[in-house]
Amino acid sequence: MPAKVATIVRTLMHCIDGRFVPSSSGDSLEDVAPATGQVIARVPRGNAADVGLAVAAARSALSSGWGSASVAQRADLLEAVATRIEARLDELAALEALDTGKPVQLARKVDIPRAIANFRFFAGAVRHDETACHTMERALNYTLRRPLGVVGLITPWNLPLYLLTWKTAPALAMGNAVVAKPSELTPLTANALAEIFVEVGAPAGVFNLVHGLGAEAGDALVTHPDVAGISFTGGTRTGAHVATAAAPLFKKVSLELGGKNPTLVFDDCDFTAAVEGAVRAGFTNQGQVCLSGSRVLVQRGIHDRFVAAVVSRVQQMRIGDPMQPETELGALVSLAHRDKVEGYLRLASEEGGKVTGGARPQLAPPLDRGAFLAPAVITGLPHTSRSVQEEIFGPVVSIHAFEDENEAVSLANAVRYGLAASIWTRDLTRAHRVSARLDSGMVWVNTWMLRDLRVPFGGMKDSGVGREGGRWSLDFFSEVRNVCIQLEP
Ligand code: NAD
Ligand code: 6OD
Repeated sequence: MPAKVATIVRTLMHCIDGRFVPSSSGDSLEDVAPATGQVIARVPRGNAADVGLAVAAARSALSSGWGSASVAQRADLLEAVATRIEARLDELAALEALDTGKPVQLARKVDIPRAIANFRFFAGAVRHDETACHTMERALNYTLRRPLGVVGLITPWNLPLYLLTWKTAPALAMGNAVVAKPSELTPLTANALAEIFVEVGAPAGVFNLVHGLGAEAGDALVTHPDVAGISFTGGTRTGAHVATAAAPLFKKVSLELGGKNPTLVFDDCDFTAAVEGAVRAGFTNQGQVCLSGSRVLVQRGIHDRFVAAVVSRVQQMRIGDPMQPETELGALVSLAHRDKVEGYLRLASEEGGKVTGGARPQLAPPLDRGAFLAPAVITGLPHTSRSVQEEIFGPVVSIHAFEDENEAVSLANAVRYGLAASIWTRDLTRAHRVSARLDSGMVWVNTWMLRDLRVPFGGMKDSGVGREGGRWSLDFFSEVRNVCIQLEP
């Protein structure tokens, strides 16, 4: 671990108008490392007054130049931020692992490289963006993109820098000014991102950061009259609250919410690849990914062999210190979240399921105070049970047998969520057919979470409203204006 990341207790501040400032109330929250229970930071408890200052700084940045910055100026800023994140990669990966409990190797290979890619990708996207032209017989229409103005970005704890940058980059690319409210559970890399904006000389007020609780700072951001758009990623219940609060103010709102995603395994699959894929989809980041394949549907003929192979693979997973490079499973985000996941394991037993795994591992101090949980595989549950219907967001998968394609599709669609699915089969005709029938914003075939930043990302049903990625992000973070010119009377 880089020396700078060792367990010192940091005092974080908001970043408003390019300056680091304490909360106007003087109140703070404790940030705890989930792997050890140690307090690692004191975080300002932002309130409506802090949000008001941040929004005012963002407005002022827009009117003092950023609102009319050229495409090249915006893209150059994004490139500069990407380069600086790259220079701090090891430190940021260690901060992310410390704050979330995730394996540092995962942060080093996925979270932080993706943050870099988000800035580089949207720098390129805005440079190459095209707008439409519709010609009429004696008139011409063309479209202009204008920034929304001040946008609020609210993000969760599972992929902190990855998701914050996935919103910040397109928002700035389109010429907006940002007020970000990261999860109170994982504020460290958001704080580092604010430092980076200052280090690269971003105009003051273009990127503002307000820490704090969702019901306080988050709600104040959603309901602030000068915030034109809210991009929210988080739980479905919170998303409903955000949508309700924003609706009477006619804000643009993007909602990326929860999932209970099916992994459909047909008996003609590449068995070894499907087992590995199902385990990766189920347990990456301790199962705390909105895209996690938490319901594994397996064709009857290979079901028992598949369950045995998954259980055997899962029992070999190395669980422990997130900072060790060989660790595959780190800690859950908090003790409270582990309690919630354990509650679902008890519920699954009560509902008739057989739970394999899911105990607290015995680890040496200081990890014995961490939120660790061994991965769990549940079989024998009716599909209607709550533990199959509700998002658990932990290292837990349930496995269910199906007879044929129709039953597979009907089980896959039999939840309120509709975010992502993966299909494992060698029959590509079937893969096309099933993909078209799934209630899902995204489908992977013979893979999982393979990402191309140009494609639409998002869910249907209780998994959200709207899409992010490529031109969908550019669309969300801009107002499109049509100009119609009559050429001849
Ligand atoms: P959460 O809904 O509890 O919190 C998300 C963010 O919303 C946090 O910053 C929180 O402080 C804020 N918030 C809470 N109450 C608020 C309010 N009343 N007004 C405004 N903001 C408020 O979610 P979480 O526990 O941090 O994250 C886990 C959830 O996020 C899971 O359900 C997961 O599936 C979902 N998620 C979805 C995606 C996606 O792309 N679809 C990605 C990651 C996580
Ligand atoms: O890959 C992405 O772009 C994305 N938004 C991933 C979200 C994962 C949820 O936990």
